[in-house]
Amino acid sequence: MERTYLMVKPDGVQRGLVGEIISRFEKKGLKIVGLKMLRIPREMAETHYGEHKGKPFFGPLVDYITSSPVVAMVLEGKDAVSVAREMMGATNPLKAAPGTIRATYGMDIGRNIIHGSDSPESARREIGIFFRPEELTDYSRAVEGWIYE
Ligand code: DAT
Ligand code: MG
Repeated sequence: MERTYLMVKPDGVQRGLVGEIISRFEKKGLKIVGLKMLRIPREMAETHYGEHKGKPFFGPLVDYITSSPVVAMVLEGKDAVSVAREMMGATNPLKAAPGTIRATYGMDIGRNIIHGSDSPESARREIGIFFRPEELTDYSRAVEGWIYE
């Protein structure tokens, strides 16, 4: 099973979408193995978004992501990274496929509600930034056999 890092960004928290968003992933069958709220320190935000350093939107992106609390989570499941990315939709909410989280709730690329790792390698890196190993829980769900054959 694969793990991915997701977070409801400050706009998602402020707009009261946390429950709605977590609920979508739960109903899909992804398993929550880590969950917390935090206000991201600036340095942590710069590390997390390190690949975008130097781009014109980097400053505003770090300002936004540190401006108010986020809800961080680790979800586990078969192909969890790509499944979650599909459910999120494209980076620009106006280009995201109908029904996806970003298409349903977002209007602007700089306020796109949710973050999700883009590869298993990024997932490992990002989980390591936001969670200590002991904050992730190993457990099995009674419903497992009704989600996977
Ligand atoms: P994603 O969040 O879909 O993985 P990304 O990693 O390319 O997208 O960029 C990280 C975030 O930076 C993205 O969620 C929103 C912001 N961003 C990306 N490209 C942008 C752009 N051209 N203008 C403004 N913000 C942008
Ligand atoms: Mg990305």
